Order: sequence, then structure tokens, then C-alpha cells
Amino acid sequence: MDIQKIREDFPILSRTVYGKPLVYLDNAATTQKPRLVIDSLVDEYYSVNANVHRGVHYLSQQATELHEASRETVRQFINARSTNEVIFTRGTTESINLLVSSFGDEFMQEGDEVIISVMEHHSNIVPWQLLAARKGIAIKVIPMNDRGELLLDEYEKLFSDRTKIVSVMQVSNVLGTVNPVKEMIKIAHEHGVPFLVDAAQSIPHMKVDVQELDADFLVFSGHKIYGPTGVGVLYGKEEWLDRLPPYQGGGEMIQYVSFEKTTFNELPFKFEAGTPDYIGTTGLAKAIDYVNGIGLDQIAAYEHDLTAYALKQLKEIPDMRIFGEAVERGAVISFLVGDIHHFDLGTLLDRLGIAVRTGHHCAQPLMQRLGIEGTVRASFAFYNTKKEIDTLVAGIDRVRQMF
Ligand code: C6P
Repeated sequence: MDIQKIREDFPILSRTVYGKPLVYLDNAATTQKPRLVIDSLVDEYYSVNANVHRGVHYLSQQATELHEASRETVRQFINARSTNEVIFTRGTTESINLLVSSFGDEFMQEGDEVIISVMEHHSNIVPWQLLAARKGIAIKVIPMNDRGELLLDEYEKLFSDRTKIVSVMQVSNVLGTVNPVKEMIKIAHEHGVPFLVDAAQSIPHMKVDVQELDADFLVFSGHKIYGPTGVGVLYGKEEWLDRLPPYQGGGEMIQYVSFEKTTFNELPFKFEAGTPDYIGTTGLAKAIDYVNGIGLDQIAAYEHDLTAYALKQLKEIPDMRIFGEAVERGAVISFLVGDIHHFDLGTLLDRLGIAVRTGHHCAQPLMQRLGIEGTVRASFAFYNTKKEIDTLVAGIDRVRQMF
């Protein structure tokens, strides 16, 4: 991989912040966009823009073709069996809300249970809590060890005859832990229970194959995989999606409407009420093409090397505390240094041009488990370099000495 050449594809990476070269290490929050993704958005607005699935006219058909071709790109990328299994949403959060609402309405009654994990993002906790408030379901939580690895023995013990679904992240946005979701899905299936994978933090970094995992549902956001904001995906096995009721009502998701009775459209449109972000889906497909062009195996190997280097360098800083020491880990490192508040450290690093995230990272129950309020988090993409990590380490050292 020629990183310098790759960096040239991302215009924002050459800008400065406070007169310093930008060191962008907040990729778990959102990734930067290659020029071809940005251009695709502008080009489509300039020359194709028309609403999809609605018009007989030329532009509408062209826009529809682009939108549906993007669905096929996503299908191939995650290896779904059919494009009927690829629902476009606004992002991971909306995908989970859709699933919780439709699945909860159809398959969960008072006293039924969902299993999630202690490290989940709020997006995979709060929708279940809202369902709990509506329907009286119970939420069971898989614990972890101090390295940040889920305890599979405890997981198995959580199943009961009231367990209706398991919903767990593949990679933690705080600890970097790569959870063994394939094994966890197998266990769920042995209990006859479907499994939702939150792939928000895995999809940009590793090959995710829904058939290989045997995932029943899988969700991710376009903006975390170099695509535009406002577009995401819910994958679901067709046999499940067929049985779920629609999430929102409106145009596109209907077959026939009268005041007496409405019939719903077929998959995937049943879950896509209203005008979709058809420009965004083109951008997402371009981003996927770009990632495929580099190759996920190369990306994974490079980021693994980069993360190992960063861990080694960071550990040499006195009073460094790293949260998350799982054997299987992704390109995310959360840390605290001495008693420097994470917000102060993040703010001072920002003045040096280094963008990291600080706070609870939308995982407050995990913070409670760790006994802290928040961390500083550096998260990497394939365009980051060892030199940038050296800048981070030097920056932290400088702040540490100030304190
Ligand atoms: N995590 C982070 O900085 P949305 O906002 O819908 O695109 O993604 C939500 C989400 C769901 N699950 C996981 C594992 C996530 O990491 C995220 C987003 C960002 O960690 C923003 S809070």
C-alpha cells in the first residue's frame, strides 16, 4: 500500500489546524472521504438528480438505476443472498431502531428477553430500553473481563426460554475488542434465537460476510466506511424480513392505499418509507468500490501493524492507562494519562492539530463498568501513518509535562 498516494485521495488530510498539519485520529467517529466519493455526490446533483422509483422520465430512471446498482454493490460487499436483504437507512442508529421496533412489535411480549453486552453503544441499548418501557421486555447483559473480552460462559447462562434475540457489536468503539460474533451467533442459534450484529466499527476494517457469520441481522453506517453521512444499511435474512411489519409508513413502502386498507410493498421497499437518500447511496457504493480497490485484507494488515505500533509507543509514556487489552483488537485505543482529565488532554492535543475523541463515547454503561467517566480515544484508518502516531505520542508527552 502506497500510503502517501492514498492520502492524496483525501483532500481534507492536507489541511492545517491552528497552523499545524492535521493529524486525524477520530476515525471511529467518522472517516474522511476520498475525492471520488465527494465528486460522485456533486456530479449526481449536477447531472442526474431526480426522485427514484417514481418517474417514467429519463432522469428518474437513471437515478433509480444508480440507486439500485448501489444496493447490489452493498449486497456483494457483505455477501447477502439477495438485494431484498439490503435495506437502506440513515445509519446504524436508525437500522437498530427499525429492527427493535419491528421485531419487538411482532415477536416480543411482556417478560420476553433480549441479550446485549456491557460494551454496547447507546444505539444498541436505548432502543431496547424504549421497547422495555412500551412492552415490558427485559434486558440481559453479557459481562466482560478486565481485558475487555466478553465472557462467553456467562453469555450462555443468560439464555432462557424467554430469550427472543441477541444484539451485540462486532468491534467495540471504546476498547477496540473484536468480539467472536461468529461463535456467539452459533450459540444463539443452538437456542433457536436470532442475532443482530452491530458492524458499525468492524465494516471499515475487516471482511464482513453475513453468510459466513450466519448473522440474522447486521447494521452499519456509510459515514464510517468513507461514504457520506445520512446513509446506512440494515441487512436481514429474507425469511426474517418477510415476517416483520413495516417500521414507518409513507410513500414507497406501499403497494396499494385506500382509506379502508393498505397493502405493503415487497422487500426491500417495505422498510423504506419516503424518498431515500439516493445521492448518498451512490456515494456509499463509490466508497465501497474504493475500499475494495485497496483490499480489505491489506487494510486489516496495515491497520493491525499501525495499532500495534501505537500501543507500543503509548505504553512507554509514564502513567499511561490503556482501556482494552483484548487479544483480538481493532484500530481503536482508549487511554488516560495520570490524573489529567480526558477533556483537557483532548483539548490540548487539538491545539497541536491532533484530532482525538474524548468523553464516554456513547458507552456510559461501559464507563461505569470501567469505573471512569471517560477516556481519550485515538482511532485509526488506512490513511494514518506511524509518523502521525509519533506526533500523537510527542503531543501527549508535552501535555503531560505541562501538567
Ligand atoms: N460511534 C463513535 O465515535 P451512527 O451514529 O448511527 O452512525 O452510529 C452509531 C454507532 C453504533 N454502534 C457503534 C459500535 C458505534 O461506534 C456507533 C457510532 C461513534 O464511537 C459516534 S458516537
